[in-house]
Amino acid sequence: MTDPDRLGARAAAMIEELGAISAEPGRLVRLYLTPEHRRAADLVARWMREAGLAAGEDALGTVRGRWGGGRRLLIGSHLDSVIDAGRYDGPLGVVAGILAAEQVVRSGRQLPFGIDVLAFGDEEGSRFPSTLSSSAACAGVFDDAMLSLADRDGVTMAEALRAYGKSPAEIPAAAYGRAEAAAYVEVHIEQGPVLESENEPLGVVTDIVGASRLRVTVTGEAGHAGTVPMDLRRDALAGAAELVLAVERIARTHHDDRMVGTVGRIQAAPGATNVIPGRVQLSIDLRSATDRIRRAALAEIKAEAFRLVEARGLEIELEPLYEVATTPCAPALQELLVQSVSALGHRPLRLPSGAGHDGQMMAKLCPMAMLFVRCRGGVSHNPAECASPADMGAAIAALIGFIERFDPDRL
Ligand code: HGY
Ligand code: MN
Ligand code: MN
Repeated sequence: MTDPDRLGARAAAMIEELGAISAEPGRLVRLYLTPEHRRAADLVARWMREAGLAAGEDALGTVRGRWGGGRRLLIGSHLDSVIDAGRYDGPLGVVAGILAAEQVVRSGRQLPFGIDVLAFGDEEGSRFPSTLSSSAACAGVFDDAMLSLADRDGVTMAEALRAYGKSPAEIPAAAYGRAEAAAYVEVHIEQGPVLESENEPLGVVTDIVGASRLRVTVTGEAGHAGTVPMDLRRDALAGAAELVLAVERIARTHHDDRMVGTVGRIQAAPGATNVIPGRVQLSIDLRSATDRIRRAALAEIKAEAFRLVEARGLEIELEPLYEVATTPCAPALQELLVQSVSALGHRPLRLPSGAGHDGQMMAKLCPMAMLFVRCRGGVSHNPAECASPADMGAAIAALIGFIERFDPDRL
């Protein structure tokens, strides 16, 4: 018998334990292929074994908990975090998968499919300028160019994988076969305000927004802050600042397509109070519901960037790091989630995801679905991020209901 309150209490305790694994004492930072990733992966593997799953790891460090044979229902999310993160973004989906699978294993039911619970290591892209790399490997679409991407210390992903005990040569073996993977489902906090505003704990995701990420380098000329007249400067940071405002302005003009544009990181060199910045590196993250509109807005941003650097006598390099298309969730799987949520007595709201998720990569392998869980104030990527044990219990109960309704032959 499914007991949502008991499942929610267990999930809360597991998320607290996982949330304490951080590279820094005062805030949550858990990056891909670090000692903290190793500790989190070992803890998750232990939970998987205690739940009756066979736990192992693939060549990208994804922890895989396996039960049963035949075609696979894949249930997953990620263990890595942003900087100064909340505890629920990622871990909720891993913990929900383990607890739901445990209930199936303990029930002794024979199902016409097996279950793999997946704990991905690189969803956020907080260490390397990649993102969704570990789910890409599971989906068989890993881009080997990611291996040469370096972190802020100059360590490449390939070097970090070897230090973590993995061999890049085995990455192709991490891919599921298309015949093997029947479907992928992910439980995740909404990271937005809709469910709270509708006073509902759960939501069925319709699609995951498309996104472009770029690294931009603006180059000017370092100089003495006291002696170079304003009209003779080639100030890279002033130029970058104009670009930041252009990103904001252009994103706002496409508000009706749910467009959002963010410069989340900016670094000015040499970084001294009395030196005119000669070089600036910044990130651009652009998302919108419609790929065509996002790409057109990106072209606008690039045109504006070239115009402003020309006017200021600067140089610019715009390096595309990542692009993913807006990804629809499989209607048949959405329907199973709707039935499961309704069976618990909740209104089965449907909503799009403005956040990116591993499901966008897994959708390249098999039908994909996501179940959102209400989070307080819609706050995420922030230590105040929080989902209640009751809502988490409802989500796990809905996931169990999904598993009980799932039939790989009727997709
Ligand atoms: O950036 C995102 O949308 C996700 O949290 N990685
Ligand atoms: Mn996430
Ligand atoms: Mn996130």
